[in-house]
Amino acid sequence: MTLHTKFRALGASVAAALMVASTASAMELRAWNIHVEDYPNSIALESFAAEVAEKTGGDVTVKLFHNGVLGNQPDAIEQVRLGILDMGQFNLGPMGQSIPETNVVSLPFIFPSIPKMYELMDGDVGDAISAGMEDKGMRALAWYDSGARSFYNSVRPINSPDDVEGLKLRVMSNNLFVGMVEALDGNATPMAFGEVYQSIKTGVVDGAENNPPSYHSVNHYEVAQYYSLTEHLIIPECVCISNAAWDKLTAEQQEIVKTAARNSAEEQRTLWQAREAASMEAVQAGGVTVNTIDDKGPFQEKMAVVYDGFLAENPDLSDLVNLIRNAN
Ligand code: BDP
Repeated sequence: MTLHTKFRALGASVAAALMVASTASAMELRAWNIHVEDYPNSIALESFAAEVAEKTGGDVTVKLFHNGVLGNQPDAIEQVRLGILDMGQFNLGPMGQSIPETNVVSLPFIFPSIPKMYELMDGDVGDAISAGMEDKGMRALAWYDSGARSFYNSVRPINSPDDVEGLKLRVMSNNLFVGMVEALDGNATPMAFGEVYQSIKTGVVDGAENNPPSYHSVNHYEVAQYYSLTEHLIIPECVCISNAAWDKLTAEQQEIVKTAARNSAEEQRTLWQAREAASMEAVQAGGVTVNTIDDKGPFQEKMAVVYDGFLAENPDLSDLVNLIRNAN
């Protein structure tokens, strides 16, 4: 064998070894998303996936499943916790049943404003919640905006807590939200997001509560035409990854994935602001009567029982609750 062919042979075997190594380390992360493809969150997730693929040279790819095709949110959360699914773009509301720390942001009226929510979630509060998630099998890579949720129904506008009395309202799956509606003398029905449109249409419930983009994107506004801006819940969302998937990434890949998620959150927050305004216009053009509520005090007072019950059951979370409340 000449020196030349020897080197060629060596080169070929090194190349083969590299190929094996790169195939072995190539990883596809399957990611759950409930939203339609043109929703701000979905668009931002696409950017996330593109950045991860590019920066890892294709060694890590993210396969996105939009429209909730992989199942409802409470189930998907459990699957990510167990490592059956790799990733999810979750609202923290339905996480409360398995990850207690996430419940602090599901307390009604806890954040004084969206900018304050960003600041706290990007700091100590977000870190504490993510630590709680890690104990339960997943971690948050970045926080998305989900605006403020307000009530909508097919019966009457809500101006004061009395107007909620007797209304059947769908809530996300979490006992805190049942307590919230009951504190207003309404009837709460926890239900999967995908069932809400039909349930309002057929009168199983009178309405639900959500932010303007979701009220619009899945057409709830068509069947519940009173939208009352109670803005009672500001619940952030996460781009989450299972601990099992995270641990399979190299340190360098983890850094890439985290940075890409944070970059996507910046994009999502910008897209969100624009989409909120557009959705408000669209639902009104679609016949919705919107009413604002200048004094939310009477609603807030009714929530004392929700806070008392929560703190009695979760005394260890009172510091986290106070951290947010004192930031007011
Ligand atoms: C939307 C959230 C989504 C929830 C949905 C709901 O983005 O994660 O599943 O509300 O009400 O705003 O279930």
